[in-house]
Amino acid sequence: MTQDLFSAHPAPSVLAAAVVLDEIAAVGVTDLVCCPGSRSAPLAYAAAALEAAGRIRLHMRLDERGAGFFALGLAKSTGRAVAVVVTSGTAVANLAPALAEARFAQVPLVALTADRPATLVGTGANQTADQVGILGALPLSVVRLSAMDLAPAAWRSAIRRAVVEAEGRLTRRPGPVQVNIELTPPLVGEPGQVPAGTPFRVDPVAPGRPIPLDPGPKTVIVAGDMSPAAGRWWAQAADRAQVPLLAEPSSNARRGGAAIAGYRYLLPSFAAAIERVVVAGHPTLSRPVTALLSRTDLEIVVVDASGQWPDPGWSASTVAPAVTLGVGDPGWLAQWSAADRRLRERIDQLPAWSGPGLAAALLALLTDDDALVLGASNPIRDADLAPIRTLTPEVYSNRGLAGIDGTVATAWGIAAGGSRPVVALVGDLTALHDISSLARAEYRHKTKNC
Ligand SMILES: Cc1ncc(C[n+]2csc(CCOP(=O)(O)OP(=O)(O)O)c2C)c(N)n1
Repeated sequence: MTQDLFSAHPAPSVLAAAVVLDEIAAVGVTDLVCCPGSRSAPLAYAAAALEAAGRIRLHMRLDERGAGFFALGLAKSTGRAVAVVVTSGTAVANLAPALAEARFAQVPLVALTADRPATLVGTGANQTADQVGILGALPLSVVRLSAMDLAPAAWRSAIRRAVVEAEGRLTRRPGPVQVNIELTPPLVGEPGQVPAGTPFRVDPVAPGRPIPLDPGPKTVIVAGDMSPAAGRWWAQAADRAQVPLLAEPSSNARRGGAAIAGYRYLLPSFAAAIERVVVAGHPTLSRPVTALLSRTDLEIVVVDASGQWPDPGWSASTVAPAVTLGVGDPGWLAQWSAADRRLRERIDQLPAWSGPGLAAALLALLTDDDALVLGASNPIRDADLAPIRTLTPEVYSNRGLAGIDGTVATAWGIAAGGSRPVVALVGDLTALHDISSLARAEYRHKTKNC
């Protein structure tokens, strides 16, 4: 859909700027400081339109260094994030002093830095530097977006993250954030119809006060990679609330009465009935879950307190540091459980020496007293089909970036840090990649003798 929007659009950068500033106002920014420039022209025009509509106060300043400090003062007096628009090149670097002050005084600033397309960096093109990193360690984070991505939802998502992080709405640590926007000519024109954003809120809770979720909507919990303690909490919460729990193995929530073993094969047939998804941890394993988390016709509640909440489909509608779940319709869980039992009969027909067969056999041998390290490629997906068991080991997998490197050493480290026996289930390439880590004990012995 976005593709059609853009292939027909005469000035994607003008539209991107209009969407970005529409979202800036939508998330509650009231003041925008703008410095003149040509690459930033789409943002300047969009800011002028927003001011004309009475949605922001626009402050024009010539010198970016002063503009940064002016924005700092505004943010200090209003207590809200203030946006500063600058053009590409040295203009960005001129924000450094104000961002330094904002970082250490914890003042919310959003630096909207206009940039040239990444393909021009390093070619000697005019006014083109690598702007990601140019402000060093000063911003809390650098959010990157590109007009050429043709994705209004991505642009809105970037602004939401930037403002939430700058204001410390989840972390309670405000500060400066840089949003670097790659823009390509034409830089002036008509934005036309600006596609509307989806609803979005961040619950401003007091620390330790979870948001109660209305038990009404047909809800599923998606649990991705997280610690054993957090996973156990989610399994119990889902069980109490009778909410189907779609839990990846390294969520450590794949246990209890609400866990649905074959969820990734059942999701397509339940997709139309689902009304709300609660996301915990960092889910990455399967395409049906990614598709679910990309839907905009659902309420998607992401439970995360870090400011870096997972939202690869740009569709989170609520972000909250903690939630409580009311008891839902037990019939809803019963439907999932019945479908899961029927699916089990088919999964169990897979050969014992298949990946899922081996993973299930291994899990059947392990108890709460064991720890299991799963290779980040097929082994974790195989374990994701295993039956739900009462006794389950602590499960670990390097799913942060899903590398197959260092898995043997990771397992060693888990064994060294805990008291449980550790079993690792990895593929042959994963084992070979890190086979030298098996020499660890030998190496220590040798250095002792040196
Ligand atoms: C460091 C790193 N290099 C390359 C990859 C790409 N990659 C993903 S899966 C895979 C093959 C893994 O094979 P194996 O360990 O035998 O496991 P399985 O085939 O059972 O998934 C590779 C090379 C990766 N994820 N991480």
